[in-house]
Amino acid sequence: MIPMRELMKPKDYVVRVYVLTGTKIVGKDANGKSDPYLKIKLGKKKISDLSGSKKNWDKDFPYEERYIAATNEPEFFRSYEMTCKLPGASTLDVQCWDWDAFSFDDLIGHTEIDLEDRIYSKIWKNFGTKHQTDDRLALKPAELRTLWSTTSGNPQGYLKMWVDVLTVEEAKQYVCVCVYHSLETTPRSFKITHNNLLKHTGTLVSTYRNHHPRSSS
Ligand SMILES: [Ca+2]
Repeated sequence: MIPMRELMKPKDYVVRVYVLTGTKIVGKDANGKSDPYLKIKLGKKKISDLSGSKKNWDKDFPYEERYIAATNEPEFFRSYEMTCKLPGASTLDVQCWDWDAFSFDDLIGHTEIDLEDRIYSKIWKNFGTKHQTDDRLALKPAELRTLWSTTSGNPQGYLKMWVDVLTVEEAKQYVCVCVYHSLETTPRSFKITHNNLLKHTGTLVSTYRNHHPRSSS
């Protein structure tokens, strides 16, 4: 048995958030659609798809592609990485925003995940361990997370996503994975980003597939 004192001593973790798609995202614009993009918050740390100085942005991932124009079914295929100490500020807040050209962007809705509930849960820890290999950490199940807003009692849409919480040692061993998902049989091109940098382009060909793991930035 691990002594309680040892258990409660804050430890460093690496949190990787993979957002695949959004579905039934409410329309914030007059056309009934939104222009969705994501912001991730954990404690005092924040990552926004639109963050950073425009002139420093990767040329391959221009401003216009950081939000997904006019849709209720955005295909994000984006991943985000943050570090944190647990126990500590453990509420991961994933927000979906509507980009607007001429007014302030609107928060469509958000979902909160308590990371301590995950790492101290035996059930969650054991998920996917059968499929762990030297290249890939145990696969955690993709979740359909409901987006909530303070202005409505109804869901504002859903995000299909999953979260990996790794120790620093695990994060060194297992790099961020590149995932994509085919919603239709016709191959289409896609882009995958990680922490606002374009990491991979390719063609959608099959359902859920782990691509070659890539090093995280
Ligand atoms: Ca808009």
